[in-house]
Amino acid sequence: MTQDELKTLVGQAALQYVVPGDIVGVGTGSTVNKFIDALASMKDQIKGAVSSSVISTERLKAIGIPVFDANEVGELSVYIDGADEIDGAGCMIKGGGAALTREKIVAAQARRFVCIADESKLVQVLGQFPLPVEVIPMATRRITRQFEAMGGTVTLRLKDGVPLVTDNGQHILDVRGLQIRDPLAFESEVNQWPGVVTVGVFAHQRAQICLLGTASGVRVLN
Ligand code: ABF
Repeated sequence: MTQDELKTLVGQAALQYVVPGDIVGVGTGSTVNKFIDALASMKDQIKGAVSSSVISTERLKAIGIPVFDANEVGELSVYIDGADEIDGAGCMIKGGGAALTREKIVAAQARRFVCIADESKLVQVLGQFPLPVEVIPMATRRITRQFEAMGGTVTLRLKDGVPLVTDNGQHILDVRGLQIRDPLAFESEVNQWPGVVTVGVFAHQRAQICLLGTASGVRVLN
């Protein structure tokens, strides 16, 4: 199976975690796009969605699913999203698509995080994928030095030759060369550096379930 087919497989498998009558939390990325496509078949059974990005909102609306502001709704039964890396405990690196802050907000609003990913995303130790960190632009240099002191190499993410601006009007640093052996402690530490909006380690908001697309079908990690 191709990587695209594996994404389709887990996107469809995630439908079983959508609770009829509820509002579903929807993430961002190419795997989530497969989930959104599959969700079209259930659109009359759900009230709508809360989305983690402008791009997912547009895709949901295009298939006729109402999208609510996170502040308009209470706790969500489930949040379904992809990852850049996931370990055996459900801790993840996310933010390759630059939507990490809203992803973490919607994940925190949900009782259950279901991660959908192809098997290439499963790792022993987080950190091979460059860690995205959303930052307030005036803090970029100081935060860069703090990551360098940890052994990381930092680049400012660009788009079309200029700094990428997130949906929240901020910048993204990508940090290479870290081995994140204690994701919970790492996330707690970086979160309290002034100017960090969101660090792309999801340990406090880890996935309770991961649907992993493999050549032999969907493997469920929980
Ligand atoms: C989002 O999309 C991100 O947090 C992660 O960066 C990315 C995964 O994308 P894909 O499914 O395209 O690999 O979930």
